[in-house]
Amino acid sequence: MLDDLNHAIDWQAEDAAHHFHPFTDHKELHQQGVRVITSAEGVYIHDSQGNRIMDGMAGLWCVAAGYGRAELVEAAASQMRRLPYYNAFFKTTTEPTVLLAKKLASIAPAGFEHVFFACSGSEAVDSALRTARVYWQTLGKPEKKIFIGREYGYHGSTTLGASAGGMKDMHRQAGDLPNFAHVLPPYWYGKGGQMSPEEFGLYAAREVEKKILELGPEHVAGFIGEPIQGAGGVIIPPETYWPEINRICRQYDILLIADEVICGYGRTGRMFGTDYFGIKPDMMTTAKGLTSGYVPLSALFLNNRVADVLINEAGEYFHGFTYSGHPVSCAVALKNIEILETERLVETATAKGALLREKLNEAIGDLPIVGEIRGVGLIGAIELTADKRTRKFFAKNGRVGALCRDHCIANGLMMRATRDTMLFSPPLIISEEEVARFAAMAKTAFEQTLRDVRDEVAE
Ligand code: PXG
Repeated sequence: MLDDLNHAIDWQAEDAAHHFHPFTDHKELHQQGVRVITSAEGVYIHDSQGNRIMDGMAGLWCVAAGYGRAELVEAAASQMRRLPYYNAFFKTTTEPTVLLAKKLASIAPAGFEHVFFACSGSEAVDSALRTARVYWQTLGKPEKKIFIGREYGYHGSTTLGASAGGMKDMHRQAGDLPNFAHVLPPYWYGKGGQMSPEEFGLYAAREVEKKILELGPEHVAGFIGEPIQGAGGVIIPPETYWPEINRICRQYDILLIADEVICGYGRTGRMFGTDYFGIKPDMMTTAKGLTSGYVPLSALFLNNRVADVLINEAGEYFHGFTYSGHPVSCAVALKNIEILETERLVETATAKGALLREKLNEAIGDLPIVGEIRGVGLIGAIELTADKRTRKFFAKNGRVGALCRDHCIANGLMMRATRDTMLFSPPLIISEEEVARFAAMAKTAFEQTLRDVRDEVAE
């Protein structure tokens, strides 16, 4: 059907006429024209102009198992044939939902035995924040309701999530509920000044402690943080950071919420970012890689401390979604986790990520605009700089990042820019040859970017 339509429909015009996009300046989009992605296979996406582009972002950090996985399609189809939908509200459940909850409990860090399902990362975060407040209310401490997040944190787009996140533009657009505070992110490259990364990691963690003391621990419900801040620029905390955050949350009796929406399910080379950094969370929010993006699904993990109170003391919990525990999504997630395990995609992400960074270092590491190439497993970033000795940013932040992103895409490599930081998180199935190709395309694109801004760059 779509092949017939391709001749009859002007996709760009119809999209501009009727589709209101997420996170988009529509005037700018309509001037440039939208890119229509038509099909995909492995690590490549195809557009309606006939371009084949390597997806260095795994969609939006989610397509871990790669495109075109017939097993996932079959898992969805067979579940739809058997039972396409039933809810989990009225003392009912479905088989894939139970199996997935059991499976997730088995791969979660110790102490996590319960999961709540929703459809998106945003809903998981929103649910975590509500759950934290219900937890404290149930324990007779309703005044513990402030959440501490971080600048450049991203926790989704519900109003609670936008408020927890540290994106100023989102706060400005009705995303700034009361009872949220924000602190410095552990972004050594951009904010560490003359401190060593280890010193800065401790310093950034103690900003959380300072904020707790300023607000009064008796008012603080929780701290929320991504193990690695993704959308905010793949900010990888120095190794001193998370152990200190563990200590602080424990000392002041603050719930620790690890937002694993990007890190979860193998991105870091461990099943969860929490495993990689030794974080001791009370709740974990996950989505994206849970189904490799084939169908929407998120899972909020509750540790036993939280689950015991919610289950045994809180009475009815007035929260949930029509599609909580959707059987089709759960069936796909089960098959997706099976793929992660049988193809050892989590374990191999460490070596593949190291190879990718090595190839990138060879290809572009010496360019005067490349300030840092960093990563953990298959998530990483490249800092663009006007002076690599001093880590100076370009004037008008975001301009050079956008240029570089456009060059990458024109050369067949999908990358994302946050400010002037280039981000990557390719599908976990990426092969060694594809890693080499990734670096080769980046080389051309970064050299073109350098040519564009040469006058602004210190030699
Ligand atoms: N938490 C984190 C850490 C995320 O990265 C969400 C929550 C929200 O998930 P949903 O499924 O509601 O989108 C995310 C989502 C980007 C980008 O530009 C990142 C996300 C979403 C859209 C764009 O990097 N992350």
